[in-house]
Order: sequence, then structure tokens, then C-alpha cells
Amino acid sequence: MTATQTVQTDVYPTRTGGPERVLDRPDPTLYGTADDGPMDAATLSGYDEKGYLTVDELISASEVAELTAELQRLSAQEEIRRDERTVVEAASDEVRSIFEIHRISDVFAKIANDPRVVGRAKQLLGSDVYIHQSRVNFKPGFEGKEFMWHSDFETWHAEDGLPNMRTVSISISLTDNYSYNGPLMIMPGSHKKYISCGGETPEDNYKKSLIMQGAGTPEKETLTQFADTYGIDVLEGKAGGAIMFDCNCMHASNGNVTPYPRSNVFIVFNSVENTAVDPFAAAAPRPDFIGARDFTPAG
Ligand code: 6CS
Ligand code: FE
Repeated sequence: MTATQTVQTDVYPTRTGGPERVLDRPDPTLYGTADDGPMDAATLSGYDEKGYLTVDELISASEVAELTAELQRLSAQEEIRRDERTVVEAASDEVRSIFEIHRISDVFAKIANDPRVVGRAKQLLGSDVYIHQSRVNFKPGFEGKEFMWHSDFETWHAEDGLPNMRTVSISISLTDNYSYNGPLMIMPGSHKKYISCGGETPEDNYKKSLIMQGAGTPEKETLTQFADTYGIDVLEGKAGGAIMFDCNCMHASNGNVTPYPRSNVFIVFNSVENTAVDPFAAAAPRPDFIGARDFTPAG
């Protein structure tokens, strides 16, 4: 270690090759107050307690239509399909996600930096924020695969080097989310406990984990304890609505065997007081289209 390199204490050890452990979360969930943005005290305390909040009609029907048209335009482009930032469904060869969507598309850059979005993220995190990751997720009808239960922070800590839990994701629905077409499921309150996972991070893990996560998925008995303790909320909602959820919520989504696609734009805001350092449990950081190294404030 060079003299200048500061030792970053690892508050959230994981994938250290030891057994899985459930740890307390020393970091707060909510960093701002009702005076710091558009959300009132009741909304904020609900977020603090459950780890998430919902916003009905965050964007208008015409904005949904504009984003959807942009999606269709992008996913039809051969160079987008070939781009390393595009993840294709293993089975159907359909586009599953496009990462860094706010850099690829001006239409998505606009919503990612919209005051209705950034203002809420700044209020929850109590500081300026930058975009750690953005992606648009398609869960195509009949083919959409599931996402197994996980904490996003566990990955962003282990593989992207986010030191503390001062990070919030927003998922803006571009299609109606029904109980049956693979909506987001969150265990309310689970964000207050941190599951330190066993195992170790494989080399270039992101090449597989973005299709089907392996390292960092908790054991079944831990997930059973969590489900029994916290329950499972299924986040149904109309297109144009949004869910904002803490980086450490235990969440998942089922597959989609219905004809109705489930598409959303997913943007991760990290506090500028919590910028990425070296990964805590990986040989090298993931590419910056997955974990940003540009900390320019959003908005
Ligand atoms: O690894 C990641 O960063 C991504 N993986 C999942 C399943 N959720 C969060 C994030 O987009
Ligand atoms: Fe996730």
C-alpha cells in the first residue's frame, strides 16, 4: 500500500470466502428532510421505514409515449444490439437491458436529469447526486426472465466500490405493471439489515451476473427468514408511475409469461459524498457503463 493511499474501512464486508452473515446497517436510510425537496414528511418517513416509496403519474402519458418510441427506435438498431452495453435474453435473443441509456439517448438523458427525478433523489440522499448506473429493462411478453432476490448495494459495494449506503434507485414504469407480468417485488424494511454473502466474486462476473446473478445472491434459508420477517410487497402500477427504493432493499422480479411486456427505465443516484473507490470484493472495478467513475452531479 502506498503512503498516500488511504485505507478505506470496509463497513460492509461480503464475498470474503467466509459463511453468509446478517449484519446491522449503521448507515441511515433517509438523509434529507421535508424542507429539502418536493416530498412531505409522511412520504419521507414511509421511505425510511419501508425502504421504498411510490409516485403515481410521475411523468405524463405523452412522456411515456415519447420514451417508448425512443425504446423501439433504439432496440431496432443493429449497432445498439451489438453494443457491449446491451444485454440480450439468453433464450430468445431479445434485448433485455440497455445500460448507460442516459448517455446513449438524449430523450433518456432528459428524464434522468429532470428536476422531478433528481430533486427527489437529492432530498432522500441529502446532497448533490450523480448517476451511478442507468438502464432500460425490457421484460418482453412471453420471454422476460426473472431476477433472483438480491440487494443491489451488495454488488455495488463488492464490484463497483460504493463505500456506504447513500444510494437510491428510481424505476419509472413505461408499461403497466400488473401482479402477473413480472413487477418489482420488495421486502419492506429489509434494507435495514445487510446480508454479507459467502463465496467470492468470479473474474469478469458482470458478463454473467447481468443475465443471471450468481455471486451475491443470499442463501435460501436467509431469504426464507427475511420473507417471514418482512413480507413481500408486489409493486403494481400504471405506466408513468415510479418507485424509488433504497440501494439495500431485498428485491426480485418474476418472469413474464404473459403477452404484456414490462418495461422500465432504471436510474441509480449516488450521493456525491459517497463516490466509488476500489471495489471491496473484486479484482477490478466493473466497466464504467455499469458503475460510473464520472461523479459530475446530475440535474
Ligand atoms: O449488477 C447490477 O448493477 C444490476 N443487477 C441487478 C440485478 N440489479 C441492480 C443492477 O442493475
Ligand atoms: Fe437489482
